[in-house]
Amino acid sequence: MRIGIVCYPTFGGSGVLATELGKALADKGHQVHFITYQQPVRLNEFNANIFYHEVRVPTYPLFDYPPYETALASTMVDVIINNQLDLLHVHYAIPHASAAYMAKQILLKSGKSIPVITTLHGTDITLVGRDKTYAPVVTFSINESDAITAVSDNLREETYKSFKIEKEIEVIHNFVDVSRFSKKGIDAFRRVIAPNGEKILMHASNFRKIKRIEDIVRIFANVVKVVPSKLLFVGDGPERPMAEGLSRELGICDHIRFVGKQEQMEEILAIADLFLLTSEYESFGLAALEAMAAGVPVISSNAGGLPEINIHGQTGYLGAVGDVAGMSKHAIDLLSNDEKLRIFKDQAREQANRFDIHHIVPQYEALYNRFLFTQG
Ligand code: GMT
Repeated sequence: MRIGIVCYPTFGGSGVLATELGKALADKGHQVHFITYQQPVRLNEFNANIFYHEVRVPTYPLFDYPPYETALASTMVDVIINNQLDLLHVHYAIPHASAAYMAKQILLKSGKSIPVITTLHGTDITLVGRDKTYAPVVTFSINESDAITAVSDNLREETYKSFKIEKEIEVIHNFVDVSRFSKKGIDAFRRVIAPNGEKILMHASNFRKIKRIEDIVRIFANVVKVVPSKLLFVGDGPERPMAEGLSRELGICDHIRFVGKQEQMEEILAIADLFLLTSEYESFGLAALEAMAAGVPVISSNAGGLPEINIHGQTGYLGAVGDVAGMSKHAIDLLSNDEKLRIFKDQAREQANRFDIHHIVPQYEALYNRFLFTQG
């Protein structure tokens, strides 16, 4: 199959998932064409089946806001025609689904019908998409997609609640390549972070408000009082200065390291003992799944789709959003009991296996096949 994938090229979960999907499809012999404004961060290896088409957005003095969506739709048309694509799979509705609709209409004029599959990822529905500035276009373009998928049961329900969707939304959960995350931690790296054998807690995200970074700092402040430990913050974003300020104020900054945006998450997760994800909302929580694949238990909020992956009392613990005391208690309990921690690590890895790439990618292929078949 010749598949076009449209996504955000950044460290965000939707871009990571779309890139990993494209790489997996290419490994299975499909020809995959990424259409984005920048090389996706996880597209870091050569594969003869992968093509990358950059969307250029020429500027002009008249444009206070260069029309990215128009440039994207035109690039889609060009790539579809010149590479005889069989279908277009867009990740994150805004503005990818509406640009795909435009490209589809343009191609229909010349007799080419291209199936469009839209995968909803989270904030395109629960935050940005709901905004009335975008909602009519989001609703229309989702409904015009040939197939709609959501990354969790929760996101499917949220989408039906927020928009008038006339079609079936299929759930295809996010996935992880468990084998890639099954690494042994590098001792030298562990010693740099935790020179006296302290436990290592970790959080990775885009540091937006929705992640409730303050809760993470406060949980760690409670943990470090009882358990010798270190906290590793991976990623970057608007809440980082607040987190740095708060950790200084609480007198724990010597125990916290901010390592910025990182591509080799498997190396970093391999030295962690506990992953924290306290978000106000997560449609799925791909970062938590990657942690589990590395055998790292997760203490998370019970928001959105997180209970679909993190099993309370088994792979970690769930707490109500903002329940810093409860999450701290669970973290201390787990980190103070090495045998229990070992069992939770095994159970986390076992749970991640349910979302392994080998189970989930065939679900996308089956979906693609269905649409190719109906298009004749
Ligand atoms: O987490 C983010 O803020 C980034 C965002 C994105 O769109 O890149 O992540 C969303 O999609 C991920 C992949 O499907 C999910 O794992 C995240 O839970 C989801 N984020 C939210 O719902 C806030």
